[in-house]
Amino acid sequence: MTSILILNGPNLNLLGQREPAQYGHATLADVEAMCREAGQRLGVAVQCLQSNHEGVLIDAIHEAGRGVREGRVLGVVFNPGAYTHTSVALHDAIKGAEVPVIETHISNVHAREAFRHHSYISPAAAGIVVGFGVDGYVLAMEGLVRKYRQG
Ligand code: CA2
Repeated sequence: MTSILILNGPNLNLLGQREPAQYGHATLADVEAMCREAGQRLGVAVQCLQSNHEGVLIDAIHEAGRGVREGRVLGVVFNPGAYTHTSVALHDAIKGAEVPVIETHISNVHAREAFRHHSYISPAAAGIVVGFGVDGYVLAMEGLVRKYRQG
């Protein structure tokens, strides 16, 4: 069974604890449980990782790229948090690893501050899901399966 990596970046470990108006009440554990449940329905295994460290996220993308080449991994649902707006290194990692990444944001970043309107990740992403709350993670998983699963 191929797997999808649910990758969350900085501060997303705080989900459900603060700023509910922006990000809702679900915790990261709730989101990961929702993704595992969706994985069962979609017939894919689900791996979850959250890190506040750019290098850890880069390593996870490289490892997912190896998984894609070996047929073990379908792709990555990635919420890069604030690194979305700053990280050339994550852009390069996604390009270099040649892994399908669905960039996912809980909030509609385009309806927020101007500094959130630019993404270094989008030009390297296979698709983008924005503004559907935490349901966006499941929508991104469905998108990956529809676009990349063979057979
Ligand atoms: O809307 C999204 O998913 C974001 O990726 C969330 C990032 C933000 O920097 C992006 O512009 C948009 C922030 C993640 C921090 O999440 C928190 C959750 C609860 C309390 C504090 C931060």
